[in-house]
Amino acid sequence: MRAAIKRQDDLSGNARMRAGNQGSLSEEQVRQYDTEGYLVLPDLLSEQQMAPVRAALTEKVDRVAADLLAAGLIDDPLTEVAFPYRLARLFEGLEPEHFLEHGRSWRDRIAGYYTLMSNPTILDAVESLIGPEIFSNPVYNVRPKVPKIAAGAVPWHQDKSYWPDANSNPVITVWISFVDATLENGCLHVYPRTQRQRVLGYHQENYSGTGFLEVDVAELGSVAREPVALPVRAGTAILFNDRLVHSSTPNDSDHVRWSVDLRYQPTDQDPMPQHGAGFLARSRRHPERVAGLEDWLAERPETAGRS
Ligand SMILES: O=C(O)CCC(=O)C(=O)O
Repeated sequence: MRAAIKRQDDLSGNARMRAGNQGSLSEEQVRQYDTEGYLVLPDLLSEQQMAPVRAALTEKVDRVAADLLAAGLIDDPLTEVAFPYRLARLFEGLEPEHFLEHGRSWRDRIAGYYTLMSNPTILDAVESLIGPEIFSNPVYNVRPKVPKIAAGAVPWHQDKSYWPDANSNPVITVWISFVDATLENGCLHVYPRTQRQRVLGYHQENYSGTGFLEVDVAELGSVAREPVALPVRAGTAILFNDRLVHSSTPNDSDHVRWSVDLRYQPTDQDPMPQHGAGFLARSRRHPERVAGLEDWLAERPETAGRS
């Protein structure tokens, strides 16, 4: 059942933005998102929908292997090694700084990523939360969490700390796993309901080489519930509010924990150009302006030649 639009209990005024939406979430799912600050959508993407993304990731791994080869750091690009293992094997025996340079988090423009960001199944779910005028925020990360590298684990943080001055609310993260995410390979963990708190103080950590922003969870005080681990199958999406405190643990497995985190917001919010070029992903008011692949590759937020 599709979620009804009229809801009285919205803390952030989102009901207004949901007006006119034809999203795919049930009322119960919308309530779960609003109350807990996150929502797990098991098996949201089919194998067919994941295929272009896995192809894009493979293309990127080919480029990384070529760079490592050119730098004399490896002598075999390991093209025969299966997708979940190849990048892990490429970095085996290299130093953490090589991973930081080549493998940490990618924001390239490869067609398969656009296919993912503009995937109607994802946009239908997001529409239930913010309505049909959807802007794809410039902050997206393709994350290969390689085993045994400190930079893979992400400390407790709120995404909002990365854009404290942006006038954008809500920003919704859609985190999608492209292998099964497990306790062993470093799945996501969340503190439910922390999206309702003020934005917490944060600092830049100095132990992983990434400078991730980190909050002090002691500041959550007694209102905080126990954190929850979210192991999920490949193709599952976890949607969460940009104030929800979350983290991910180290990868102690023998393969890469592949995930992509995307972000969406209503079109009338700060597009955060200081973080790059986002794009108009869906609009019922101006469907002719929605950015196509060519626009996205050229970093145009809307389609060319139209007003
Ligand atoms: O994928 C991870 O390990 C962490 C993701 C995250 O922190 C985020 O999407 O904001």
